[in-house]
Amino acid sequence: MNLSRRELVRSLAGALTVLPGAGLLEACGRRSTAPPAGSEELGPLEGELNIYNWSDYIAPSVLSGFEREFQVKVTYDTFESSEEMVAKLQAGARGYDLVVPTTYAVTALLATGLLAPLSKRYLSNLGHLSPLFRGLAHDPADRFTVPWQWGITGLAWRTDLIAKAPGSWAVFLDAALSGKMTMLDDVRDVLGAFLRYRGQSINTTDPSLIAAAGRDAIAAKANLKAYLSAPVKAQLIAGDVWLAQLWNGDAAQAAREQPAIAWALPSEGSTLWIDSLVVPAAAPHPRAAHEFINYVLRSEVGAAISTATGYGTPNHSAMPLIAAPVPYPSQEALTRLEVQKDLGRASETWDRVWTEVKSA
Ligand code: N2P
Repeated sequence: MNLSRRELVRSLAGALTVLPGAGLLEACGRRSTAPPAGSEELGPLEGELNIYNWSDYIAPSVLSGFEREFQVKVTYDTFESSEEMVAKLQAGARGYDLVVPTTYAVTALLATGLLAPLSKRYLSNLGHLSPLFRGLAHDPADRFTVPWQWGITGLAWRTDLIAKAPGSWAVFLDAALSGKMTMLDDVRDVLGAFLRYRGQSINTTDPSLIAAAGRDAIAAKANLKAYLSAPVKAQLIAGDVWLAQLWNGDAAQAAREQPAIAWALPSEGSTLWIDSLVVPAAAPHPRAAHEFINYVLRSEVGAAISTATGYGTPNHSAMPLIAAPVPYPSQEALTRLEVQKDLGRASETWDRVWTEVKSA
């Protein structure tokens, strides 16, 4: 069952009327039609666990808490983009037990046989997940993924340094803030922003539309200080960057240190992304990986993660434990959001255009 954009919008919109934790399972009623999940035995718990995640995307206490309780030594490694992570795994990196790909990267890893199906016998806390985040297009039968966090790509800016709130991706084409702006170092986010600016889908495979977004990106590049992803937070806080294309949770993290940082979804719309925990087929410590997944599915652990990251949790039992949980997007916002899909053969066109942008 592929979840179309309209279905995602409808199911996420449905959640708006339901209080988290209060019968959401029954209220949404969307159940997987998949055959019973895999339930292989995995052998005894190993003493080590190697995690590969986006940077600034966990609460450190979650790692130390897991290490203490399970007597497992965790090694934690980070990446800054899907392309960096997928390239590393496809080049044969074999040491990781858990990785956190976004939707289209799950598809890419599955297509190259790099993921192991999950063994649900170790995942007793799966019922804590909101069904909104189950049965999604990148894993329709929920065999390979457990959702980690979700968020939106938008604009973060310094309200004390910029008089007028930016409301459009067009801000990057305007020289007024030249040298004070950054965009994410991310092919899908940068070209996706200019596709939305042109009223097109972030998932287009049409070479002429991809090329047009590339031309916009090259024009905008003249106004950019840099392409910078999560590490841009320090520059926003310092005031060296005034406006950045940024994910909502990273902007919220920065705003804790510099309250003049605001974040908004541009009028043309953007990307709603959902990142997942997956276990590589070559994982050396698969049992520890499953114990960790089940650990983060606890209500209080899920709450600690979202409290630290500023991102939305897919764990509906965690929602009441978060002081300021990220609300599900409004119905109006959902009409302007898309989920990134794998682009198939068109990835080559996107990559070629991105290389032209980066070297322009
Ligand atoms: C990084 C979190 C962003 C993940 N801090 C984007 N999929």
